[in-house]
Amino acid sequence: MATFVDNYPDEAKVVQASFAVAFVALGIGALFGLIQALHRTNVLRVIDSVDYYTLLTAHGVLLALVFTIFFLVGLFTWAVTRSFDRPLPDIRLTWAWFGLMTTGTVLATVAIVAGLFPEIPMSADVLYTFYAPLQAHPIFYIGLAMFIIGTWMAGADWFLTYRGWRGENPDSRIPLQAFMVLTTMIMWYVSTLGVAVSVVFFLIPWSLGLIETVNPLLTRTLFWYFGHPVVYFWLMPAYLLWYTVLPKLSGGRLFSDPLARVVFVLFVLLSTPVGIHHQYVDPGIAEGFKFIAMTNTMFLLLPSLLTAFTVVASVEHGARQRGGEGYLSWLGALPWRDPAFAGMALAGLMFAAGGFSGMINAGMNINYLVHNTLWVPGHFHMTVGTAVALTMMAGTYWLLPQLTGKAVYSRPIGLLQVILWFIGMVFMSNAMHRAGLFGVPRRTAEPQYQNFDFAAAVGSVGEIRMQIAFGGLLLFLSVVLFLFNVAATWADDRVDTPVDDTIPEPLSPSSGAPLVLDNLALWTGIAVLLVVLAYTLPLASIVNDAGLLGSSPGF
Ligand code: HAS
Ligand code: HEM
Ligand code: CU
Repeated sequence: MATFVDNYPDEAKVVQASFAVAFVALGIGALFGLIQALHRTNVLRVIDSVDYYTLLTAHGVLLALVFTIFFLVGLFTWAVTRSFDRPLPDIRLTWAWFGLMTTGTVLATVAIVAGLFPEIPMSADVLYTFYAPLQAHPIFYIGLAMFIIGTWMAGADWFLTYRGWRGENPDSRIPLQAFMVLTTMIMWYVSTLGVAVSVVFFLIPWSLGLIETVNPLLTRTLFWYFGHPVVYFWLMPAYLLWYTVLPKLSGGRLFSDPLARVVFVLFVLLSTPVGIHHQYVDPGIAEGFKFIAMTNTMFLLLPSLLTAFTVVASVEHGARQRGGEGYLSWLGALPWRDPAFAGMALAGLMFAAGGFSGMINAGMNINYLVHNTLWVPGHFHMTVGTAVALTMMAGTYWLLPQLTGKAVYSRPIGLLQVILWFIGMVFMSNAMHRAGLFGVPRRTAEPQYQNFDFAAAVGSVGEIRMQIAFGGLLLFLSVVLFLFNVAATWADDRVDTPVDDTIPEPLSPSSGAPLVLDNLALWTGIAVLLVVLAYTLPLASIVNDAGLLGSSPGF
């Protein structure tokens, strides 16, 4: 049976190169995560507390931006190529965006890590949210800009493939995976505009000394204009796998293709006009605008709730095909020994919990309780740190054989790895949520709370700290096993096992989807309109209050 690498050897190389960069970032980021977890719980201190922010910045950038997005560009390249069943228009363009993204990543990482060496006059301890008044070395922002331009070029590459395909198939429905890629990229183009303006017009000139001051609230608002949609940019690759691969792994088919299209369209429309829900406590933005952001956020729950319904229904259908019965006992009929299935299903399960903590964040009044506490890292280690990261690792076990022509080195190690991740995250995230409710702040190396003490064990902050440290250790071990398994697969020189990489038609196929769903220009237009409505007045009032260039020097 011919597989992806036989049909598209050039594209398979790009996908693997993107995964390789993603996995290097995952390894370094996870090491820093472990150091942080042990440091701030006072279990083991191998760094000086002043270096905490350097590591925290590197952890956030390498995991949340580099690992996730490099995996995304690899996965999307695979999805576009296989679902249109044609090569990319010009592989040199493909390597060009890969090269630009990689160079940008290296520059930004060097600028951050240089902060550990006082003799080098360069640092970027600005955290992965990098808004003013924290100021980084220009190389950091320039690296970020290159990285983002690289993703724009990648999107252009996939849209060009679409154009080529459309020319030959004027009347066909856009294949589902390609539809998911194209809608995600529309969202990305709309939302990266905010961060591009912030970096190019304010942060780069400011860090170069061309302008003296900036308006911090303006750069914050432009950041969060991008900072919320970016979480769906991380999530959409996971959704692509949950919709198109997970049902097949479960032994069945996707429940509904049209419903999947509706979900992705809703993300195009609603992902961006909600960013202000990260700024509920920012002075200088009127309550009314915050209320609008909250309302939009609550509407934005809909596509994820639809996903929970569709994906679970598809998985259940698969289980019944395998002989599963009963209200819940069908769960036992699922292929739990398959690391790709088990990892994605556990990731989905944890996303249900992470989604609920997101709903709590989104309520303006409850947000005041949890904002800037460890509750928030608890929330996002379940969402980006598990729903996304674990799905990507699990997906790798299914994708690698198609990309290399070789079986995964060890499926038992794979299974152990995904289970370890889930257990580690149950400990770490749950404890972080609880710590947040006690008021323990995020982003600090020195929370002054009690250490672990057997006398006051259960329910104490000391106990919570132990759970964070223990969970962090399991997570780190899980990453080590994952990287070992992938590296061993790559290093192995067997050529074997034809793989079954087909994806069956959904139960309710694309032919039933209303044509308007494929009208990408229409959805782009409405998305832009909603953004204009949600952001014009807040931005105008921010500029009106403190001026375009504000009065803040860098810190
Ligand atoms: Fe969030 C803060 C609200 C989703 C990431 N979020 C963050 C930050 C990050 C982040 C990184 O409103 C911190 C930023 C910083 O550093 O300051 N978030 C939400 C809401 C959602 C949400 C309403 N977040 C995400 C996702 C993320 C992510 C997704 C990354 C990928 N978040 C907030 C708010 C804040 C925030 C406030 C600011 C907090 C503050 O004060 O700073 C929603 O999109 C969630 C919807 C999800 C659901 C769950 C559906 C369940 C599904 C499971 C299906 C099951 C399967 C299993 C597949 C409703 C789909 C099948 C298997 C079987 C065996 C059956
Ligand atoms: C922050 C640990 C994996 C994304 C943190 C913090 C800890 C931690 C303890 C909180 C630091 C603080 O607020 O003081 C770990 C461990 C991991 C891991 C032990 C596994 C080995 C991940 C993954 C992602 C991720 C896979 C995303 C894909 C983040 C982000 C922050 C963070 C975005 C916030 C950085 C900031 O506040 O600027 N991590 N993490 N982490 N982590 Fe992780
Ligand atoms: Cu958000």
